[in-house]
Amino acid sequence: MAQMTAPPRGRLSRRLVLAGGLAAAGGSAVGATGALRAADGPAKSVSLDMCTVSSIPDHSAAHGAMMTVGDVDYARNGFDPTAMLTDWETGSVSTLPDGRTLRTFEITAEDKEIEIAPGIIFPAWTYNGRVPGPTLRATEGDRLRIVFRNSGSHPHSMHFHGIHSARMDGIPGAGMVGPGEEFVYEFDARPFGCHLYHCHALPLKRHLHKGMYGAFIVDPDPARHPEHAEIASSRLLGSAENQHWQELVMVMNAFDTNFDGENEVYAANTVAHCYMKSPIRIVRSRPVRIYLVNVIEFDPINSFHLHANFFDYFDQGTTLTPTLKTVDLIIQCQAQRGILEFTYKDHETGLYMFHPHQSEFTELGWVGMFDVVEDVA
Ligand SMILES: [Cu+2]
Repeated sequence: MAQMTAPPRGRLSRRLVLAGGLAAAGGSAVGATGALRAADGPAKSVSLDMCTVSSIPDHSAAHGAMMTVGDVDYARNGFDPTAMLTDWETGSVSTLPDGRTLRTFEITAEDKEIEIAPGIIFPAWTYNGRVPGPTLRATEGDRLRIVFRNSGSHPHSMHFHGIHSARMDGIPGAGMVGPGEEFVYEFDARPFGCHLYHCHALPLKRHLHKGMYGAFIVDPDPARHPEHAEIASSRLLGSAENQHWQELVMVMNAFDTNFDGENEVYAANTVAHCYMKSPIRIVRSRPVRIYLVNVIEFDPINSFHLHANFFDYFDQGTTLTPTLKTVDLIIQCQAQRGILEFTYKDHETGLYMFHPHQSEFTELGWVGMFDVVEDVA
């Protein structure tokens, strides 16, 4: 909170937004929140009331906590970042005449205001009312049918990072869906890996940063990978090998709350500091696998750093052997993603931090804790 000089009128600095969160304790964030709520468009004049953060009595305490004050109303949002970590949408499953599995997903785009930090409301565009959208999960070789309806106010699409025909690409002229319309995307689930989908309407960066993205995970089919069948099985959702793992999905995102082309709030799975306030429980003896996706706009690079430990990394998840071994930090550019694998089995129990090594992102919300616990019966 050292930077409390007034910014140019009409422009809200990123530091001051964090200050707004911290200032909530003093009740001075209300004016700022009101301004942010109305900011769906060109940046408007923003109240400088937040500068009263300097009146927080215990200045050093504010520095030490480095967290938002207050709670986000998850019930009102309709999604909870802790539940999102393991919320796999596997669709409705049926069998095609040729014996293959058909997975059908139903996705609806809708405009929705969401709370991304205590008192900070963002006018999002969503898939199925949540940001990130549902984590779609399939098995290599499945036939996928995605019924996409647009109940939003703007044209949207679903562009999948995967292998498919031009007609199914979700770009203008191929699967772009106007308000009130519907389109069915259909293609095979391949290659296996940790992918993503997002809207590809123009202007692209606006549709992306408004919240139109989600993880798209294709599990390897062990029968197709006899040389690494056991590893492939461990990634096949629901298999005995897979159930030993603790799998989590984290979509690293950020929000430009005043539409100045920069982000003010950063997170994994949308809510600033959510995994600081609710650490992610890890059973010590079980290995951990994170499906990590970076969808931030405006900042070219994001990263993930694990404290007190190292991990193996599978860039884009398309291999069964690591592309990086024994690292404690990886970087991801926009739309890059990958799989992290690690274990705390030889560590003492306790809280272990993770965050990007862009310190500014950490200060503005993207940081969390693993709570490593003894085995539970
Ligand atoms: Cu869109």
